[in-house]
Amino acid sequence: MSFQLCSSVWTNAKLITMDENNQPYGLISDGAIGVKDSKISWLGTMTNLPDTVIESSDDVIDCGGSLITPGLIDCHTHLIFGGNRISEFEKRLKGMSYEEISREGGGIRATVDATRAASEEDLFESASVRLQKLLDEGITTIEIKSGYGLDLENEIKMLRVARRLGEEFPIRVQTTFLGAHSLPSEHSGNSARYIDLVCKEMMPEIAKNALADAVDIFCEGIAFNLDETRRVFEAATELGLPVKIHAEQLSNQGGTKLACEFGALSADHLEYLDEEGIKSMARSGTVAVLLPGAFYFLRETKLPPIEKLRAYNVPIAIATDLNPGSSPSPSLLMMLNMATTLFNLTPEEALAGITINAATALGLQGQKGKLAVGADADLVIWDMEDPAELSYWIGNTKPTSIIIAGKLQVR
Ligand code: DI6
Ligand code: FE
Repeated sequence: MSFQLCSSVWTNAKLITMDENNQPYGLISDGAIGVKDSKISWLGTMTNLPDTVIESSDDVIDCGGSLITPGLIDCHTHLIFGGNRISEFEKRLKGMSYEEISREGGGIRATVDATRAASEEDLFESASVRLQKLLDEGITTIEIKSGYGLDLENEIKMLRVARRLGEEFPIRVQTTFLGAHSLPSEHSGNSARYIDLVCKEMMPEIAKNALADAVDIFCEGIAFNLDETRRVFEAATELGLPVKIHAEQLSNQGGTKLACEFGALSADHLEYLDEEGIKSMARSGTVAVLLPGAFYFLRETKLPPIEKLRAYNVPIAIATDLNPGSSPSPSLLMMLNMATTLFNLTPEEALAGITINAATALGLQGQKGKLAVGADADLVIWDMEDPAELSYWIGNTKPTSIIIAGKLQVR
């Protein structure tokens, strides 16, 4: 038998590589892509595809001109939670603000109560339903945060569920410890003591058990201040964990600039980000993760500074922020539509936001988010002619096939 370069090859496809090749979307219009041992092993035009590759591969699939994109990446989610916040939603519809509800002890704290009351099995089951919806849409990599446990036992419970989702689903799961999401009621009035607990007890134990791939904090008037953020980032850095931040969502606190001092992977939300913050992101290579679902659902009117982010070449990613309070949407393609209509991103920028730039936001650049030889063979096939169609439909868009680590997912 001749040397086998690819075990499977997809032919006659429009490859949306998202890799730099001087074409929009890194397009290879009449292309073929081959995989072997869970990696992309060949990619190029049909004319350059050697006969030997076709002859020696086990499987040749004719795509008939369909689009192939990299597997989609949701780089910011709170997928695991107990209960829901429907009654709070109704209060907001009557005019109460997200901050007012939070200051009254509702909001995140209500979800903390419901999450603490739920068993690990319950959390796994409810999160599985949401994860399946994302998988059906072509998401092959997801970030999942803790942050509704807010004590050691319950933060560990959430992170164990996240790790188990990664084992039982074909999706790659990156976990994030968000112990500093909100001050739990038992520490009311003493946030210094709670931050002590986060840094000295929770984080080391979580790191020891390899339950988190990164550390996040909510830096905001209703959450934690700059000094507290610095302490959390110092502790994470000491444990060798990369950091990221929920920042400038409701006001400009300067969290982004601080996060950049620690080489943050991403700063997320950013509606109130100022130019100084943008400059520090450009210097540190921190990705701006924009969350149009939260912007829409909280009826925010201040747009993130898109023009300036572009001007300073800050990479932009888009994510669902899937959570029960501010973005109850298990659809990343809905976010793609919102990123274009609400934030004025081009369809190409929006797609980069859920592929190549989302990979960078998770520290997975090179491995995920693009079609290139050596990258993971996560491919999604769409019955479409134009990649802009991915941001055109408002919801319920489904791919024809999903391939993860080279394996066709049977649905
Ligand atoms: N910002 C958000 O959008 C989520 N967390 C955060 O810090 C919302 C969390 C929630 O309301 O439950
Ligand atoms: Fe969030």
